[in-house]
Amino acid sequence: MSAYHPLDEAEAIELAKSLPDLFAPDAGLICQEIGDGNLNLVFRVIDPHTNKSIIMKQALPYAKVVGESWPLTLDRARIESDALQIQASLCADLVPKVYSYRPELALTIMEDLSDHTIMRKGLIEGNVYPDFAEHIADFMARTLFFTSDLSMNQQDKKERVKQFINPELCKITEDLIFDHPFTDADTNDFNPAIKDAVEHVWNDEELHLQVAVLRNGFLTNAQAMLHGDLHTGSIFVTSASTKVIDPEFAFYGPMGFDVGAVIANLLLNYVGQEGWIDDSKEREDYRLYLLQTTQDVWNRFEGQFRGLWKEHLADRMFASPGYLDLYMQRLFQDTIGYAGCKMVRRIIGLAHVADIHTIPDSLTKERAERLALQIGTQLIKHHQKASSISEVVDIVQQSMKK
Ligand code: SR1
Ligand code: MG
Repeated sequence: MSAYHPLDEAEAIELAKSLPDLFAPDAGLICQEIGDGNLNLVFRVIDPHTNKSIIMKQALPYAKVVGESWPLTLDRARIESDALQIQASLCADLVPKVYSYRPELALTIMEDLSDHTIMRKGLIEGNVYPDFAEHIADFMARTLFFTSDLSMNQQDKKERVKQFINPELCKITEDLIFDHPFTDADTNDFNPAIKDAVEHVWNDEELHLQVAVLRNGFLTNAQAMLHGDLHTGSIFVTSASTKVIDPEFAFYGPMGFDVGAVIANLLLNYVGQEGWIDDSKEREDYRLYLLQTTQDVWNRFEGQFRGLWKEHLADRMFASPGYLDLYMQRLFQDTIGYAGCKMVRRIIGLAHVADIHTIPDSLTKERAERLALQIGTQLIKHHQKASSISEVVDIVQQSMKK
């Protein structure tokens, strides 16, 4: 089983049995392929007698969402495994445990988090996660700060940049987030009912100028090792636990790209709630919870990041009075801009989010899509002027009135 080939369920069981210290050699294991993401195979292997289970994630040599016509490097499995290892060294409780990595099969074998819920699904169901903001702020502050020039030996950091060169996955982001949604590209996939709003995005030169600024930041600012795809489908939650999965898009990029991803996905769920909660008072309360969480994510992230700076900053010049405030201001502005791009791409681009895309009523869905474009484009246009998270709340609330 050594040369690369996509596994089937029987082979996944054989491989699971061969792993040391996980299953008894005679265990009657059951396996199911449960992957519902855009790129990979995901096998869940369980021993029904002990209920012990594992996840085996295998990269395919193409993007599953499109098919074999879109080849994609298997090196992303190495990137993911390396990123998981670094993240575990910085915040072990916030990532899945990795049991084994098999480079020849582009396969990572890890902790099964089936006792958690994918956060996107949990938010669509209207659940509340009281510790989420604290946990995700902790994850982002630690993984971003401790992989950056702020704390690392700056020669070692350059080696890390090399380790996380991830051109094919970055190209997906460069195209699907920072280019195609803003032009009439073949990969786009949007609701024909909102064509007028989409054409507005395609023709808005003020918007394109700001997207160019953000795209340049993504291409050139090797600030920290990012997760690179930190949406609510990459986060498992319970009311007391948060686990970040799937860092195959990891690379050295601008910190605000990760923070913006979390904020964008909270706001996309906010926008979609008309499709999920019928009772208007209940919906209003849930939306307030989402806006409060959005603010908490930024505020806690900022608080933790500033704390790490004060305790662990390793660069003398960066300690110059005023530089921390300037750094945080730029990081916040990036966050707002990237959040906006991530909202727009989920409405016009190739990959959608269930929070909006699966809303059963077509008029409600259309309203949500228009609202997401309204908020997303405002965030992009405002980002270089942004100074407080309350401005995001204002943009959302103003957009609701239109
Ligand atoms: C072809 S991959 C489409 C999207 O799925 C991933 O989760 C990333 O967000 C990517 O842009
Ligand atoms: Mg993913």
